[in-house]
Amino acid sequence: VELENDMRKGLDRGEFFLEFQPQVSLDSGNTVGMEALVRWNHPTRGLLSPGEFIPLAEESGLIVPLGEWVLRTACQHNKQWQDEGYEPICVSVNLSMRQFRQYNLADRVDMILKEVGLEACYLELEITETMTFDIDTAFEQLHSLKRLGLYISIDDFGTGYSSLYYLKTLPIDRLKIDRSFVKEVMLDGNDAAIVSTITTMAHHLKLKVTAEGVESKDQLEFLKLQNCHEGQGFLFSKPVPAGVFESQFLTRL
Ligand code: G
Ligand code: G
Ligand code: MN
Ligand code: NA
Repeated sequence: VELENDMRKGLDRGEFFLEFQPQVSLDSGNTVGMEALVRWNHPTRGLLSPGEFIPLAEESGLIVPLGEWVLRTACQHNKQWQDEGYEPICVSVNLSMRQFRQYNLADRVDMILKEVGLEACYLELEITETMTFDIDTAFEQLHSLKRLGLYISIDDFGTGYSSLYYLKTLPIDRLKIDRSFVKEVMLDGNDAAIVSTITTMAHHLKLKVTAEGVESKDQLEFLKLQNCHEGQGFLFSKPVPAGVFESQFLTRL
């Protein structure tokens, strides 16, 4: 409850900020996207990672205003970089279950895009398999979002309990292979088989595929052989503050 009150105040006081992690094309090695990840600079507890406050924000409902702050701020950074003359790339923002269940989510997202002046094609929203459980609701919600012109990815793919039925039913653009499968892909034949199969399936379904948690050159080479489109992970960079992202990963037009 204390942390919950702190969170409310922290939002007003500007204690939250975003870091960005590059998403790299495995063909060209270019940064073609970035994932926005929230951090909290707590006045007494210091720097908190999302694992330490997102679950609480979910429980209390504060995730809705916090999530909107993340979305708006991520879009603002992206728009500002475009205005400064950098080559446009897409920003990915994580949605939580509560946000995904908001009946007016698509309207809220549309409002934020217009307010910020960012074209929808430069925004990707990440959901998890768990959120597709009620497939009819997910269908409606995702179609409303897709009508805006943005992209949808499935985060942590392979770790949720869900059927493949949603992959053929829902308007999804990308699978992000969970980093638990990538971690030992050079050591564990089962992991290699899973990564290879997900990638092949994504190609057949005409979905983009991103490998998460890429940490080594060997993993990168394996993923390239599988024709995986993009990678994200410490091999390329850990998540970094906006200023660092700008100077290290954006390129002038
Ligand atoms: O940044 P880090 O790697 O510690 O992120 C840990 C987890 O927190 C990840 O699973 C990520 O999806 C989640 N996360 C990070 N930022 C956000 C956010 O803005 N909203 C939601 N819902 N989850 C986030
Ligand atoms: O769940 P989600 O994928 O949205 O969150 C990304 C999380 O993964 C962040 O907490 C980020 O710090 C972490 N992460 C990103 N790249 C790597 C990596 O290469 N290895 C590990 N172990 N974690 C990573
Ligand atoms: Mn994510
Ligand atoms: Na993930």
